[in-house]
Amino acid sequence: AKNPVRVLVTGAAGQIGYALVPMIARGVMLGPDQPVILHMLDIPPAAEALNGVKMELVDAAFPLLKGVVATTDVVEACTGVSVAVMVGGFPRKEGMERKDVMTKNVSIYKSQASALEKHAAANCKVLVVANPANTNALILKEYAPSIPEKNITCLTRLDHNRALGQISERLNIQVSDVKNVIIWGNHSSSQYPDVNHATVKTPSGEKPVKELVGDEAWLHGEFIATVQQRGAAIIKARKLSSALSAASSACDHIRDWVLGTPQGTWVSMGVYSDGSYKVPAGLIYSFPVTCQNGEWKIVQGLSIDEFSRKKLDLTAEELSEEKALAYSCLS
Ligand code: NAX
Repeated sequence: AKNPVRVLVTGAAGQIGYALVPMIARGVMLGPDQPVILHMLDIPPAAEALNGVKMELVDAAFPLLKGVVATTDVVEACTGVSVAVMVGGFPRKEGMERKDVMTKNVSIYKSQASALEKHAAANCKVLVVANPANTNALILKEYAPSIPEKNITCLTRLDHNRALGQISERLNIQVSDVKNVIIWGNHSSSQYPDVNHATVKTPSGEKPVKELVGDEAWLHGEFIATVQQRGAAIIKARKLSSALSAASSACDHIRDWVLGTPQGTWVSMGVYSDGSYKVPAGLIYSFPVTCQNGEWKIVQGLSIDEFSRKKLDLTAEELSEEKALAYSCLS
């Protein structure tokens, strides 16, 4: 039998946490034969609720779940973890300035970075979910210099999956027959969902999404806007932000990273830019990646047309501004 893997979920008493921890305990993230020990962190006001989640995990009697640590102590939470899913953060409240939210999150990610650096397992893989996800991940990277930068990522898989979902609805086909959409850039409404290289499995082989949709105006207009604004549409409908889809996508992100992407398929991950596709180096930016042996690699050589170029640059600009704002909040 495999040794259990310790998985940290911060903000575990929140909405996404509540959807995510049972998925992890069922093997959705690391596979059906991989035992896990869950480490759940939240802040003192949520300690009682966190304990309630722990009670439910015990009650669910998950065979793969070998232990649960529920704590408000960041060192205890980070100790020995091989996967860290950072869902906890300070939400933007009505009337708050962007800078004030950034200041709060910068200080959270700074201290959690140090705890991970000192106490997590060597080669711990980190996924930042909490917004602003790309920039929180960048702060975490800055303050955990001994964690390899390739181990620090942010979640854009939800946006990727939303794009797959929209194409499948439009063409009235199975979502599992659509692949290789790309989310470029920031997990924000400036992201660029790109279907120029996406394909659909049909009885007569793989066909380009562009050809099957056959409506460039829709692909350049409504499709992009729907994916960009999907988070807001969920809030409007549910009066709460996306939770089950975010949790499921976080599992997809880690699963593919650890266990690999299928041959011929790529996924979107927010990763530390090396300057590929003329995206400024030093941003956490969402790229198409393939994964093998626990490592991601940016897919190279895709053609970028003029329409796409502008969109890639626009979202990069927003991330550069966020980065500058984050640095101005460091003190
Ligand atoms: P909730 O407010 O339900 O939960 C957040 C939890 O984090 C709370 O229990 C809170 O007490 C805790 N927390 C706050 N500060 C903490 C700290 N310093 N250490 C540990 N825990 C802390 O929010 P939820 O709906 O679960 O969303 C969580 C985050 O995910 C938000 O930042 C949200 O914006 C972000 N999202 C990111 C998505 C993505 O695709 N990257 C999509 C979904 C989601 O909107």
